[in-house]
Amino acid sequence: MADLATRFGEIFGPGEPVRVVRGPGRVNLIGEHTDYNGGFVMPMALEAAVRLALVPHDEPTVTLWSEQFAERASFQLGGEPPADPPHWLRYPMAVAEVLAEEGVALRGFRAVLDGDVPVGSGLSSSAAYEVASALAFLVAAKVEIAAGPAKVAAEAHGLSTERLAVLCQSAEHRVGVRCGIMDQFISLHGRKGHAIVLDCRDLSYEPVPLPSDRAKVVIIDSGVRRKLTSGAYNERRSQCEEGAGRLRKFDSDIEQLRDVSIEVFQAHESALPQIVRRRCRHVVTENARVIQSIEALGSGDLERFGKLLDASHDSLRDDYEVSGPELDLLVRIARGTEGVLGSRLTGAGFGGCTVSLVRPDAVETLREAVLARYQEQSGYEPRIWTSEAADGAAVEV
Ligand code: NG1
Repeated sequence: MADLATRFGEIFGPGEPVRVVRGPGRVNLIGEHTDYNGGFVMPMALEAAVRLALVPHDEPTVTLWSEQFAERASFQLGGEPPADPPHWLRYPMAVAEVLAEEGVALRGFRAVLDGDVPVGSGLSSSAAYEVASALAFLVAAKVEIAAGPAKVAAEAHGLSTERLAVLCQSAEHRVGVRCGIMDQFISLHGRKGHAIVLDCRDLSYEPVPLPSDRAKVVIIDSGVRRKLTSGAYNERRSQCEEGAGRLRKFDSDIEQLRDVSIEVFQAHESALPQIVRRRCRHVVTENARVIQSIEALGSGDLERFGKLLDASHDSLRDDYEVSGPELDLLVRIARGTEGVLGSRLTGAGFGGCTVSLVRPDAVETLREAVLARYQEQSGYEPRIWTSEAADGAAVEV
């Protein structure tokens, strides 16, 4: 990524000091489609991030230049929304709305927006963008906020980073996807060298060290961009809610699928319509896999953790039906490579990326296997990279 502060000068002209904020993308190691069921997830923040370089001003206007789209667009704070804003402008507009409703006194700014989190690939570019936008508003409103973790900027406005994650999640809901809390939360709370286990019901969380000397996290982009996702995603969410509602008849304490153990599910699954039963089976078993993964990582048993990743993919493919031929092919290639401990799709599915846990000396072998077979068999060009777990969002400058 170019030096954004310099880009600001090139786009808007030199002058006042430029502030830079950063919201990282994430990869979810395990716990897929459990967040909106009140369950557990285990994501890590990525080195890839969305950044905004901004200079606040006194007019109630936000003007953004997007490096990706080479396009400029503006909106008024508290005013009529622009008639037909570009899709990318809707995120900061929604963030401004939720922050204003929370009582944050907003101030306008001009900013250059850039990012290296691939869009539509299950690495949460939208959450990274919401979080970076929220930090931009917090910094613009109180320019004296020092560089440092998001916590400082949030607390300067009487907010916690937990609350900020919830606000960014509701911004995402306004743009169209009824997502869970995972992405915004990890973007704000990531910890270098660690994954985070998050209880999506009460937002308590625990950093889990990742032994990067013994296994690398390899992300492979299938090149398949997600289409029609919000419909299919929201449909899965409704099916889960229906399942929890039906199971509540057997136990009034069941609020969400998070409250259903594998035993209770097995005892009553015949009361569920076939598709709802499969969706629920995924969520109930996936939640259990996150708990087992904490134990496996805690005892250094990476083989077991890898097997749990494999089981997660199979469940997402067969019961949740959010995989596809290309993701399945990537997973098969990875599993056929010596030194790969486990591999699964990551994020919502329907295209996007896989995540694999790989012995350090096998990363290159996996890269070669994917380059040799994937494009020829799928017609899509893969992108392969490793990322260490990074720190969460911050005011950089
Ligand atoms: P991605 O793949 O980043 O869109 C989505 C949801 C998450 C979670 C996962 C599935 C959004 C922004 N996020 O992630 O909340 O439900 O799917 O585990 O839609």
